[in-house]
Amino acid sequence: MSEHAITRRGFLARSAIGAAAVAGAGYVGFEAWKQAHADEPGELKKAGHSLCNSCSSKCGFTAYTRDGRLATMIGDADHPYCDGTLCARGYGYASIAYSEDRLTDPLKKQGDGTFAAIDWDTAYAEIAEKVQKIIDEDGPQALVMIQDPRPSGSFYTARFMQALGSANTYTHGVACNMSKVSGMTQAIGAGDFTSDVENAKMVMFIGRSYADGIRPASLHAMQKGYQKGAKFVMVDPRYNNSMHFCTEWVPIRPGTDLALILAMAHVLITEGTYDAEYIAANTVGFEDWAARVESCTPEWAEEITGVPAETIERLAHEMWEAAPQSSIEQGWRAATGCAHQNSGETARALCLFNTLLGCWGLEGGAYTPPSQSAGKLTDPKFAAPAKPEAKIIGAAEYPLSASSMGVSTYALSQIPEGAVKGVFFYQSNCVAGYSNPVQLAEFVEAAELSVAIDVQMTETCQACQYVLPDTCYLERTEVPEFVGGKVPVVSLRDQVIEKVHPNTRPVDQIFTELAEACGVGQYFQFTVEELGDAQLQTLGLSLEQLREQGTITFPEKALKYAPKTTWGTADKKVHFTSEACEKAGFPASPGWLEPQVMPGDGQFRLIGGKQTIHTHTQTANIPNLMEITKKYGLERIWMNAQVAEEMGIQDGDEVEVSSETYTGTTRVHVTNRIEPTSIYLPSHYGCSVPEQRTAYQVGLRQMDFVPFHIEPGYGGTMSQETLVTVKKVGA
Ligand SMILES: Nc1nc2c(c(=O)[nH]1)N[C@H]1C(S)=C(S)[C@@H](COP(=O)(O)OP(=O)(O)OC[C@H]3O[C@@H](n4cnc5c(=O)[nH]c(N)nc54)[C@H](O)[C@@H]3O)O[C@H]1N2
Ligand SMILES: Nc1nc2c(c(=O)[nH]1)N[C@H]1C(S)=C(S)[C@@H](COP(=O)(O)OP(=O)(O)OC[C@H]3O[C@@H](n4cnc5c(=O)[nH]c(N)nc54)[C@H](O)[C@@H]3O)O[C@H]1N2
Ligand code: SF4
Ligand SMILES: [Mo]
Repeated sequence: MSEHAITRRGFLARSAIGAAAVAGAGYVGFEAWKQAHADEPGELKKAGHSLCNSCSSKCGFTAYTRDGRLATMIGDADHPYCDGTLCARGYGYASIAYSEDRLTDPLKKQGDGTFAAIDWDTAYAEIAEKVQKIIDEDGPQALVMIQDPRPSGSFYTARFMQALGSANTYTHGVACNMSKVSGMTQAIGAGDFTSDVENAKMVMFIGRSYADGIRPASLHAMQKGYQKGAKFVMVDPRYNNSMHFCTEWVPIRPGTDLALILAMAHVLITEGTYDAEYIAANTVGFEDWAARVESCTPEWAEEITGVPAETIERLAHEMWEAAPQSSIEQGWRAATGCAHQNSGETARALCLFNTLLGCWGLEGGAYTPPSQSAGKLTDPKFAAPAKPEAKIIGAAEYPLSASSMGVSTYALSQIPEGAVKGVFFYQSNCVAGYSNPVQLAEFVEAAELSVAIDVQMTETCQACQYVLPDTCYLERTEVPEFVGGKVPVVSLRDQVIEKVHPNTRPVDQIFTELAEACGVGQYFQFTVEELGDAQLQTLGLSLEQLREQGTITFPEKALKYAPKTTWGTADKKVHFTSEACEKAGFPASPGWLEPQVMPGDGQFRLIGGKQTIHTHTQTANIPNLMEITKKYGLERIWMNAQVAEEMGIQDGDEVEVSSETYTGTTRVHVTNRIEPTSIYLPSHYGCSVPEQRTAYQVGLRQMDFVPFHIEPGYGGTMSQETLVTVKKVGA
C-alpha cells in the first residue's frame, strides 16, 4: 500500500463526514450545539419526532425548530438503525424542505414535452378516467405501482392498487437487495439476518461497507467490535472506507465472490472442520453440497477471483477457529444484492457457509432480528380490499424472486408488449436507477397512463405524463413504522414543520383522493392519524403516546441468544438443496456460476458503490452535499495505479469511458485502492434533469453504462454486468 493510499484512507474517516456517524469520534453533542447556536434569532422549540427520509433506514430523530424552520435534529438512542446518531446525509437532506427546486404544483406533460401546472381536481379526474379505461379494456392487472418502501407509502400504494384489483405493487428491490433476499429465502427461509458484529471474533464482509453504505447502528457495532479486537476482513475490489475498522483487505475481481465462498466451504468440508452436529439436526441436503464443492479447491478459486489460494485457505481456517463467533455478513446491494448473474446463488452459498460455522443464533455469530407488528384491525372502517387473485407480474418469469418486492423492470418491459398499460411511481426514481435509463424511459413513455409522485423533478417524472407534488417528510405525519432489531421498536414520522408550498399534498391525502376519483374511496374512510392510533391500540399503545415518546421499545421481544433451530422454510430446516432452484435451472445446491461478462484485454468491469454523503439519485441536488463532492472531486472514477501508468493516464486526467450502451467523459482518480480489473464509478451522479440545478450533469451515471437485462431466476437488475474501456481524452 503506498503512502498515497493511506492518506486517502485517512480522509473520510477523520473528516466530519466519516465522524458524523461514528459515536465519540468528533460528534458534537446537543448541549454543545445549543451553546454554539445560542445567538441565533427565534426560540429553539422541540417540534416533535420524525424519521429521516434520506435513505431506507428511516432513522428516528427529534426535530427542533426556530420560528417554524427546522433548526436541528437529534438521533434516537433507542432506534435500532440510528443508535443515537444520524449520518451526514440525514442532516444534509433535511434542507430538501427549503429547496428552490421543489415541485410545487401538479404538472401535466404537453404535446411539446414540456410540463404545465394543472389543478389537483383536473389531475385526479384525468388520471381516474384513464385508470377506468385501462381496467375496462385490459383489467386491473394492466396497472403497475413502483414505490420505495416507507411507512405511509407502502400502506397507501398497496391498498390503492389492491382496491383497483391489481396485485402489481413493486418496491425498489430489483435494484437493491432482491437477489440477496431471494437467495437467502431458498436457503434459510428468511431474507435477512444480522451478523453480531459487535460481539464477534471474526466477520468477513463481502461487498458491504458499513462506513460508506451507512446505517449508523451498523457502523457503531463495527467500531465497537474492532475496539474489542475482532478480526474484520473486507472482501472488496476497492479498499473502501470501512477499512478504518478492518484487519485485512482481500481485493477480489467483481462478480467472483461465489467462487471464494465455495472454495472456503471446500476447505472446511474436506478437512472435516464444520459443525456436524448442528448440520445433522437442523439441515437437509448437506451431502449434495459437500459433493458439489469437492472440486472447488482454493487453487481453482484463485484463477477466478485473483485471491491467492493460501489466502483463501487461511481465511477458511481462521473463520473456523473463531466459530461460532464468526460469520460472513449478509451484504446488501453489491455482491449479493442485484449486481451479477450469480448474485442470488452467492447469497444462497453465503448462508450455507455460515451454517458450516454453526453460528446461527449465538452471541458473536449471526441472528435473525426479532420484530413486532401491529395486530389485526377490527373496526370495519379499516377493512382492506380483497386480495387480488392474480400473481404479481414477473413472478412466473422469475420464480425465485421475492414477491414482496417484485420484478418491476420486467413489468415495465411489458408496456410495449401491451400487457401493462398504466404505471404509477411513488417516491421512486426508477428510470435513473433500476436499469438502463434510456430503455426504462422508453417503456414508461409508451404507457397509456404514467404518473410520478415526487418532491423534485426527476428522470422518472420527465418520462411521465402527470407529476404530483408530495409534501416533504418533515411536513407530514405517517403510519407508524415497526422496526426489527436486538430490541424491536415502533417509531413515528410526525409532522414537524408547516408545509412550505401550500399546493403540495401528503401521500395519504393524495391516495385517498385518487381512490375517491377512481371510485374506490370506500377503502380510505379514515385519516392517517386514525389509522396509526388504531394500529397502536392493538398493542395497548396510542398515537398520543408514540407522539410523546417518538420511539417505543418492545423489551419483552428482545433477542435472546440461543442456537437457532427453527427456520422459515416449509420444514423449518436450513436447505443446502432447493427444489425451486433446480426447477429454475440452477443446481440443487449452489455451485459455480460465471458472471455474464468477464473482461478481456483492455476491458474493465464497471462497479458502483455508495459514498458517505449521498443517497442513490436523491441527494445530488442538495447544495451542501454537492459542495463536498466538488471540494474532494468525489464524482471521479477510480482506476488502479499500475494499470493507469501502463496506459499513460495520470491522476486528474479527463478520460472517456465507453460501454456497449454509453460513452461519457469524466476525471479519473488514480489509486492503489482498487484491484486492476475494476473501474469504480460512484453511484450518485450523472443527473440529466435540468430542473435539478445543483446536480445537473455532474459526473457520470452508472446505469447508463449497463444494458437492460434481468438476472435469470432471481430478477435482479445485474447492475454490474457490463464491461467498459477507458481512454485519455485527446489520446
Ligand atoms: N451513504 C449511503 N449509505 C447508504 C445508501 C446510500 O445510498 N448512500 N443506501 C442504503 C441502501 S438502500 C443500501 S442497499 C445500502 C447498500 O450498501 P452496500 O451494499 O454496502 O453498498 P455498495 O456501496 O453498493 O457496495 C459495497 C461495496 O461493494 C463493493 N463491490 C462492488 N462490486 C463488488 C463485487 O462484485 N464483489 C465484492 N466483494 N464487492 C463489490 C463496492 O466497491 C463497495 O465498496 O446502503 C445503505 N446506506
Ligand atoms: N444511479 C443509482 N441507481 C441506484 C442506486 C444508486 O446509488 N445510484 N442505488 C440502488 C439502491 S441500493 C436502491 S435501494 C434504489 C433506490 O431507488 P429509489 O427508491 O428510486 O431511490 P432514489 O433514486 O433515491 O429516488 C428516490 C426518489 O424519491 C423522491 N423523494 C424523496 N423524498 C420524497 C418524498 O417525501 N415523497 C415523494 N413522493 N418522493 C420523495 C426523490 O426525489 C427521488 O426521486 O436505487 C438503486 N439504483
Ligand atoms: S442512515 Fe443516514 S440517511 Fe439513512 S435514514 Fe439514517 S440518518 Fe438518514
Ligand atoms: Mo438499497
